[in-house]
Amino acid sequence: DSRTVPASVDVVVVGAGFSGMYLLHRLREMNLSAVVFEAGTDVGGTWYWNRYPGARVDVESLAYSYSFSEELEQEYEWQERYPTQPEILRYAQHVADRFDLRRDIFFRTRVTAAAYDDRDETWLVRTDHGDAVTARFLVMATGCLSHSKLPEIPGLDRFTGATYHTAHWPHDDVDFTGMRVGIIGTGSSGVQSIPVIAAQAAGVTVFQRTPAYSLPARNRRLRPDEIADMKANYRAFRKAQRESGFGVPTAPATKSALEVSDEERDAAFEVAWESGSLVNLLTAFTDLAVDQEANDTAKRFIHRKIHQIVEDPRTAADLCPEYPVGTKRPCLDTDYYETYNRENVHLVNLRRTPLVEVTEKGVRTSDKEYAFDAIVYATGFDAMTGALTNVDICGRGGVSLKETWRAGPRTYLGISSAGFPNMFMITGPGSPSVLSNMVVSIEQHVDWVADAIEYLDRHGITTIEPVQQAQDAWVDHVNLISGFTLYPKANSWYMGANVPGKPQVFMPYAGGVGEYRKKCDEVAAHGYEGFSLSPKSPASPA
Ligand code: NA7
Repeated sequence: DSRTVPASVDVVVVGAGFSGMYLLHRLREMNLSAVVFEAGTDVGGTWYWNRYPGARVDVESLAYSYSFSEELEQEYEWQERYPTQPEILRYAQHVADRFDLRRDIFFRTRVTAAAYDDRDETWLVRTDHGDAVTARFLVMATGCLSHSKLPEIPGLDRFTGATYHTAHWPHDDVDFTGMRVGIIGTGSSGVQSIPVIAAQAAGVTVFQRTPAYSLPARNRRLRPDEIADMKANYRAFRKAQRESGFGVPTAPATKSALEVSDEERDAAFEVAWESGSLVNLLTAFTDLAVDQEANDTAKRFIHRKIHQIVEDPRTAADLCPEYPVGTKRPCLDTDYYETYNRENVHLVNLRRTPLVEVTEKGVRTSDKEYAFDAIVYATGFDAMTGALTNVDICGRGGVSLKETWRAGPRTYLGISSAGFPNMFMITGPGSPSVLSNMVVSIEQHVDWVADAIEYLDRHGITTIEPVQQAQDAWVDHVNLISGFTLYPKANSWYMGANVPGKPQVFMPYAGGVGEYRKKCDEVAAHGYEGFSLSPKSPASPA
């Protein structure tokens, strides 16, 4: 790369996933100078890194796509209902080409530190290549599930076979033919990759700490007529997405799961199960997310399905989760439960026999050692905060973000945090983000941030920062809403429960993307209510 990083820009954007790409486009349209730093060698973020076999999105392609360009919507041809990682990455690359984005993106470059200068009211951003860029605004477009984690057991580097993490999969195909493979973790990445790896490998042993609720995806190629329909109706569809709960339009439920007969309830769950849509399951009744007894009916339905599919009763029982449906991220799969009927697949329930260590040969649990040729870690992420707190971010007065968030993240609207002027987060903690169709949430945040910057420039304002009371009220509001739901009943990464020592607070806003958007729009319409806006300080140079 022969380009030099500019010394000073209006905006530094960290990350060239769906957020950073669209933000760069918006900033250019506003004639602002911007530079994007990206650790990977190309655009795509999540879809650049997570190349494991079977990786797919679980929101339908026609909905999991940008809405900002009607030309893009019309010209792009999605192939599958739930596209594979390569197909989504191709889409991201197409967008980068079409809007000439790579020109302002520095790849293979990781932002290591960002410090706010109180006097100059600018950010100084540093990279692992020794670059130092000054910017008026810093936007962390770093993703919610991007800082991966490994199991916290000894011996990880003792193993002499091949090791993989689903979120750092090699770019070349991995061939498991003839191999004995151990797979640790049964979240979405495990659930998607296990059937594909099992079809290739000589043997697969799955180490499960917590089972997932998974629905068959019923994936298929899209029909030309449904693509044409969507293309003809995109504007109305986008509007419905933005006003919905999960960023996916659905007919609202009208009945409690407890007011209908067993037959009617099972019929409704059956429709959701057959539909291959998680949102259809979660919204089949009005009270699944808030009432334990109602949720238990969904749980029993899925347990029954698992027992019908999985032949060995003990394996089936081990695959049945106990926490309420939807309180950990549910999964969409292709042949997940069926895979446990294969002779070459074996499930180890870590609740009975916990992981002890990784050895030279493989994995040791409390009762025995398993020998493998390869180990796959599908062990997830330090979600929502990991990518933010692992950059050395220092705000006003040199105060560190990591320290400030020691007892859990505190934001106003999930977009910014008191003490960190002119720093924005795309889909940060306190926003719906991971509880929604990500692309919908990303576009909303990017638009809000770009509009805010435009407003500040138009009004001669140099700094924007949440007022402490407004932030406290937002944090209370986010907690209040999750308190009405069953979400806090599960040990999920929504709660920080998967990372030892991480504070246990429910991080996303659970009130739905439609309600959330209304609140963000109101804040902007009222002159950025809850933010303190300051004109250029007399101390700063002209
Ligand atoms: P997830 O959903 O966080 O899944 C990680 C899995 O790994 C999960 O089953 C964990 O069990 C398990 N895990 C994590 N640490 C350990 C240790 N130390 N020992 C044993 N098992 C462990 O990550 P994914 O990559 O699958 O999916 C992330 C998101 O991507 C997904 O939700 C969708 O939004 C798309 P646990 O449940 O913590 O007991």
